Amino acid sequence: MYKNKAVTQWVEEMAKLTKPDKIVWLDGSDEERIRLTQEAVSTGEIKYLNQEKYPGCLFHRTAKNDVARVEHLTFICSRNKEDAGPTNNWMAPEEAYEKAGRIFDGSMRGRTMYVIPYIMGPMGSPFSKVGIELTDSIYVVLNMRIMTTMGKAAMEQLGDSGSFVKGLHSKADLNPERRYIMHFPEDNTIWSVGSGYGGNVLLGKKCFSLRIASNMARHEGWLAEHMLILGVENPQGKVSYVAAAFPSACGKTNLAMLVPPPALKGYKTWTVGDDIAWMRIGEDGRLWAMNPETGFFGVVPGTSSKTNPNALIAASKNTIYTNVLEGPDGTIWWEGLDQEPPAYGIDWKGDPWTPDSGTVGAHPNSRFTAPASQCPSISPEWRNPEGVPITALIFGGRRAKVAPLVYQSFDWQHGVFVGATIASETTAADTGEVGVVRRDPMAMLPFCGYHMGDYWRHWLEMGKRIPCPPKIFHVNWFRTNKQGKFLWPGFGENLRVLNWIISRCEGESEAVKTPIGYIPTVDALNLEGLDLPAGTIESLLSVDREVWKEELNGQLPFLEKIGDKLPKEIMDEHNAVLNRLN
Ligand code: OXD
Ligand code: MN
Repeated sequence: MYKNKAVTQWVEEMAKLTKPDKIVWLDGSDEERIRLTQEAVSTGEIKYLNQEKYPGCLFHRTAKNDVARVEHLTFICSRNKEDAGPTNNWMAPEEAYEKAGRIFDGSMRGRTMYVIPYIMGPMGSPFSKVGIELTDSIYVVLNMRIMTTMGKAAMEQLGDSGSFVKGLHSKADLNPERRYIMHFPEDNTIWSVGSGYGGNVLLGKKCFSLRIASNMARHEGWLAEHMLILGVENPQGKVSYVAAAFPSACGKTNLAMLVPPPALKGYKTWTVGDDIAWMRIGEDGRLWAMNPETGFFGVVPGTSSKTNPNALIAASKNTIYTNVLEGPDGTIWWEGLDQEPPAYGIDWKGDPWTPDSGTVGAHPNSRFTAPASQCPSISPEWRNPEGVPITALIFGGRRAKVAPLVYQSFDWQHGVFVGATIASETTAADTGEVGVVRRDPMAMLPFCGYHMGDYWRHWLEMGKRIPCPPKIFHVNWFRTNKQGKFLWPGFGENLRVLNWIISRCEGESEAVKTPIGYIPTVDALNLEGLDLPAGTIESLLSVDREVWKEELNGQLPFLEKIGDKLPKEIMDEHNAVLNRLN
């Protein structure tokens, strides 16, 4: 159907391996969406939700053992083991092609292979990139329609170029013993087999836009980051953009869709992206960020009109819900929703459920796939082919005691150290122990497609090349008091912190210098209309020297793990903080 030779040849080769009954080249039309939806509904792969209550919405349940990303089955298959580094699983490319190839062999027999050409980034932008995903899953096709610009437009953008990311996906038999997510950075190739869960199979997202793109970015001189992008408009109408990286489950989607509190009159916020930022140096010397995706693949539980009303509206129509509780009459429910649970339903495992079952109805990692265009706060600039200029980069994590509400790094190099050492404490929603510190540099631990030491080196080099670099900050919404209660109200009130950050970048607000960075003076944060108990803001902004010395100590095993490629500058910054604390 399409005339690109490189594409046709590769599709033929992959079809020879997977042996589908049929190959369908997708054009991205509405007629195609309706036809495929009906087909998936007829086989039970997908259900229509109640179309009056949830127009255009669909429901899908994955296999019980296939509900999340699988870091232990995710591999970077670079030619040299050294290039994958100590934080990634590595497999030699020949071995990986051979191992996965055996599972792919004949895996599409009796099935259709769908060819999905897609663009990451706005059509026509010089910064966008094209990928092609081959899959035997209609669920994947329908999700990719929401998350990317797909079909004819992508083939037009590709023209006769052979420069596209090759993604092969097959559900195969959904056996976790025969499941692999393989990345071949030198071949711009992704092979994903044995899973049907979004993060493993929507190959444009984590696999391409982070793991493969971080490799491209390193060679081409830009940054592919696990960051939300948000615009803050002040009452005078000036919009400043920030990009922020937090480990998974620290509220990136909530911050990306923040609703200003009533006390901050005249402020507006604009969502550009909630998960991924591709950032380049613009002609004006600033760093410009673009969201390569067109949809949100967000965690459902905990989403309510209080925590994220914009997400609820974005996901109120034309959305795919995965692994939530199925209620009566085509309704759905999840833990944390405003409404009471239905009297009975079918849980994410497919078992009968009532509120007394003593188990959750929706899987903690159940998801909505919603078109970004439906988000009430979507920025008018979100499809700007140039992206948006970034004023501040923000790192963060979930820390009960260590990090203050906000601090500013002294300069780019110190900021890279701050990003490289971010960490988050596990919550009850994670498996295992609560409060365990997990180091997650730049929130990229599971997503950096090459050696972490080289990645930090790349960040340091970028700082030298950006004539007007953004300032770098750290935030922590999760500090607790002695009783374990959160000190900061979070959600919309986080705008107060963003405002301090932005005015610091404009040289307009007050800060005190501490050993770890600049911290707002108590008066510099606008707390009008916030009834914080006496002493709270002081606690939120305090830096406990002993706790920080322990924190620096805790960083050492992770920094040592990076080995010979650990940039000296990172250790210098570590030692500098220690000296200032002493
Ligand atoms: C995600 C994640 O799904 O970071 O976005 O895990
Ligand atoms: Mn993410």
